[in-house]
Amino acid sequence: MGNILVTGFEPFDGDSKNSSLELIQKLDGKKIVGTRVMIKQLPCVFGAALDVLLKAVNNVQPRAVVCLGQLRGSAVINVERVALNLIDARIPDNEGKRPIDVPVIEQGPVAYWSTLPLKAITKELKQNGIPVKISNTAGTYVCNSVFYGLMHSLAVQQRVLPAGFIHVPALPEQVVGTGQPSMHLDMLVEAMQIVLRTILTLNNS
Ligand code: PCA
Repeated sequence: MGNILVTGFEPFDGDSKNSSLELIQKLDGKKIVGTRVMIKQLPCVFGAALDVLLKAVNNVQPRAVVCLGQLRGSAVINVERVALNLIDARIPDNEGKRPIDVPVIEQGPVAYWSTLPLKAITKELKQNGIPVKISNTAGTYVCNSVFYGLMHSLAVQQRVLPAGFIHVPALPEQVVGTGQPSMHLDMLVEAMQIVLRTILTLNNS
């Protein structure tokens, strides 16, 4: 049985939870289209996050890689289209580092496209009543740096597999009293099962 690697981030910016981490814990070990979901928690630390991810890709030898992160303030699932070779941290990471205006990879290309089937994913989610959009920036913080580093690593190894990044809203309990939007964990789990099924079904044919 093949594997699909799904990652989420530890809490950051003083939060006690990260919706992406809560979400992957619900997906761990599930079988989708004859493929086992393997999960990995990433530290919210520049450099270390990418190291942990690339080691996991090496160990798991997945058919596809989907990295998840939390996007506070968003009401919808954001399927990221593009990874930029830029770090411009708005806040320090979990080790207190705050790089400004530096590349993720020196001499790397400006950007990489996601190789996930973006349009098929958004269509399937919409058909199931789940709010979603394609996002044209994954930001300039740790999530984008991991996304860029993953795509760069696959490109230089000439490994062709579906890989990309999806930002998910915060959970209702994280936004109490803030007026910010959120999405229930049940809906996030349903959404990700649809996303993974879509990726694996297209990848099978
Ligand atoms: N979101 C942050 C980093 C970790 C996470 O879950 C981001 O969007 O960069």
